Amino acid sequence: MINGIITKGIGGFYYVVTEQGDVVECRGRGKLRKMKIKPLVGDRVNITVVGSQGAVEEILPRKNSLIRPTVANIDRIAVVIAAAMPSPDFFVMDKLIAFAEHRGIEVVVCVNKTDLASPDQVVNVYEKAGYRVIPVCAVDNKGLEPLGEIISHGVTAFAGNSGVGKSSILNALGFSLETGSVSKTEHGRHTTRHVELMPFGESGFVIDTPGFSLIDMTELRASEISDCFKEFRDLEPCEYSDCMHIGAKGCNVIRAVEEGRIAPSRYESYKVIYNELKDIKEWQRTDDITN
Ligand SMILES: Nc1nc2c(ncn2[C@@H]2O[C@H](COP(=O)(O)OP(=O)(O)OP(=O)(O)O)[C@@H](O)[C@H]2O)c(=O)[nH]1
Ligand SMILES: [Mg+2]
Ligand SMILES: [Zn+2]
Repeated sequence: MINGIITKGIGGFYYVVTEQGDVVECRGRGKLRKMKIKPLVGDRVNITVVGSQGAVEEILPRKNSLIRPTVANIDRIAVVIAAAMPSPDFFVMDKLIAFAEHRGIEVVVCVNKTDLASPDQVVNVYEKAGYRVIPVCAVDNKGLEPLGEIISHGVTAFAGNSGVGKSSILNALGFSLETGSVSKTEHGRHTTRHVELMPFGESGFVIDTPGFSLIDMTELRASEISDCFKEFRDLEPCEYSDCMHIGAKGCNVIRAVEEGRIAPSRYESYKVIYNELKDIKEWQRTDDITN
């Protein structure tokens, strides 16, 4: 059997890139359907090949899987924000980052459109939180080298609001993806639609996700969110062990915000997500998909 990775799925066919770098068009075996296992883009698989036609025989255990887009085995999320046009949406950023933290997926922050405004504010907020932040300019091809280095290993999904320039950044790195005008995307039309793993660099793959996706926060419990804020985790425990960091005495998160060690926007996002989730009942929560 040959080991490979599913890079796209169209009309019942799966396109598998093998370890040797060949692309094989595969069908899924009936036994997978019987076991109700649907191969996903990103799946590591074992295939057999007869002539030019392959068959997916086995799906190796998934390290994670996401619903929107439906993709498995993400190593890293490149969270993209624009310095301007659209103006930075810190809440969406923080939601995406919290989601990634919850799934144990590495995060790299990318600030695009540095030709339009200074990236400093965004850089400060996320460096303070402990993330690697890379300012880039897709139109002028600036700052892309460190990003290219990071994504040349593992599977990286690009995520962020529509119009921030995810596809443009990938184009600046050598792809030819469709990009949209901000005015078009403002009406809620996403330029990027299908999911595909695109080979990049030595052993990397990238995924261009459409608009703001990837996340369904209802898989999180309110009590789990503070652990999804990296800089909260590093603080000394609060006075009360069940402190939710929303006004209790002896709260070290609130103290850190007051002392400027945590960015106010990060704390605001935390509170909004907490309030959104605190009333969700167990039965309303979505479960992690496993197939
Ligand atoms: N000024 C400036 N404009 C940019 C830059 N990068 C992208 N744009 C423009 O921003 C618009 C949106 O870019 P896209 O790459 O389509 O954005 P996207 O994030 O892929 O959007 P969706 O696919 O809808 O999620 C396009 O008009 C790009 O030309 C940049 O660095 N500077
Ligand atoms: Mg796009
Ligand atoms: Zn607290």
